[in-house]
Amino acid sequence: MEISGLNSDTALPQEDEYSLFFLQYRQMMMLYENAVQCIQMRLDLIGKECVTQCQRSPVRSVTSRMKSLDSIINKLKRKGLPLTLSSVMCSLNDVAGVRVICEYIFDAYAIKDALLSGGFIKLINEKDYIKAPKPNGYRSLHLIVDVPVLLFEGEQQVRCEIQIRTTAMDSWAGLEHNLRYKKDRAYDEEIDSKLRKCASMLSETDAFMQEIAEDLGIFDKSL
Ligand code: 0O2
Repeated sequence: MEISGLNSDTALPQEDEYSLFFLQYRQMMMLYENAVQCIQMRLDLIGKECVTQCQRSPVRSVTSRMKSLDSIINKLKRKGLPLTLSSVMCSLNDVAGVRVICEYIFDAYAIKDALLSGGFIKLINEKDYIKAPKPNGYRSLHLIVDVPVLLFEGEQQVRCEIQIRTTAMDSWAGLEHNLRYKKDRAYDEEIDSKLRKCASMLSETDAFMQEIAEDLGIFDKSL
């Protein structure tokens, strides 16, 4: 049978090495998926606790993604790291990523504190692109964390990246991701300065909205 767009003569891998690699790769991805589920469950509970205690959840929505095998290999190559699974687990921070969208800038830090309270999720590194935006205007709070995953052989710490940002920051990042980020387009100062302007207008709006919420006492009750 012919499958359109596929080379039907390509042989399936038979060697034990391939099977072993894919088995271990699946096991590794299972760890990442489990860690992401733990973070999502924690965020779900934070949202519910906030609604019962403060009548408002700082968590608007949560999404997650796993880096593809292609991107993993490219990143290892870019960083000059060995192409091994242990190199992935020890040296890459963002194979598993969770993105949290919140309403106000204040919420981003409240979510961070709530996630890290209790010490189950451990902070390894933080990049605060809200306080110090990237030169192109990108804003977001990035946390690199370790999450314990319980296996038959014992506990394994699994590294994940959590991005926390407001709806306004997210809408800019989403559009810029399609227009510019990692795109092989020639440098264009006019386009880049327009993108920076959009980012700063949205940031002003975020600050104004937070001011209004503060005036209305929205943050008086928080966890
Ligand atoms: P994708 O396609 O979103 O998954 P490090 O991991 O520390 O070696 P890195 O990867 O530069 O260095 O880390 P950083 O700065 O924390 O950025 C990681 C992620 O943040 C990116 O993941 C993007 O999701 C997002 N990001 C960072 N800078 C920008 C930016 O200028 N514009 C947009 N739209 N997103 C950005 P990936 O895997 O690169 O991409």
